[in-house]
Amino acid sequence: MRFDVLTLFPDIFRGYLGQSLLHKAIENGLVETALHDIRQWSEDKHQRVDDRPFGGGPGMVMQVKPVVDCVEAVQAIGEHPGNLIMLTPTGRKLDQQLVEQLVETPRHLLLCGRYEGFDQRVSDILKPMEISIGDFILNGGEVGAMVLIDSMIRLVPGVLGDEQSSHEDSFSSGNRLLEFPQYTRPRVYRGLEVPEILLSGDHQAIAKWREEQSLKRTRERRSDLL
Ligand code: JCE
Repeated sequence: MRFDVLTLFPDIFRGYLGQSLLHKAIENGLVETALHDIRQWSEDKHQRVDDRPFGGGPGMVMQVKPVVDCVEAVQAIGEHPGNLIMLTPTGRKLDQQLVEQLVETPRHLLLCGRYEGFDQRVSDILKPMEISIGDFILNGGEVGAMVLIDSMIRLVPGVLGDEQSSHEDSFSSGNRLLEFPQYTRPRVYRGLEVPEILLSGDHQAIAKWREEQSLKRTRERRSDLL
């Protein structure tokens, strides 16, 4: 899986991409990433990529030319242009079903904006897939791009230590329930004990208890999922 990230702030990604799980996946050739600084496609002598909105209003808007030039240059790298994704608060809301669909494609270009967003003609010309990570406003697309990368790579075979884990996650296909509570050592902490059944060694009883806990939690916290 390859990600090309187009951003005015490539440095934001460096810490995240160096994180252990992802770093190992990159070293093992399972994931490939490339950062592209949109500002390098500005032809302005001051390297500007934003301008005031026509019609007035607060803030600035990302200009169409440097963004389109940057995307087209990155698409020209490699034989397959890849799936262009634009992070935006007005896009399709991200969920696990969409993540599962996206991992079927081997290359994604993640276009991150800043300011008050993009000139509409960026979308009109490039026809990207527009994705929102939730109903709240971020300061730019970068955090959303990291959310996308993070949710996708855990579905790439070999990236997670344990292949089983991601299939049992809440929201994955065939699981509409929240996760059951987990415990590890010590058996008692501040008087709070680990449920007896988890120490019983009775795997059938444990599976049944976990199923019940998942249902109870989902009913109490996320009845919309039932
Ligand atoms: C972004 C901004 C529009 C005012 C580029 C916000 C995605 N789920 C999401 N929430 N926020 C975003 C997002 C993505 C890209 C950009 N802004 C800020 N956008 C109106 C401010 C700029």
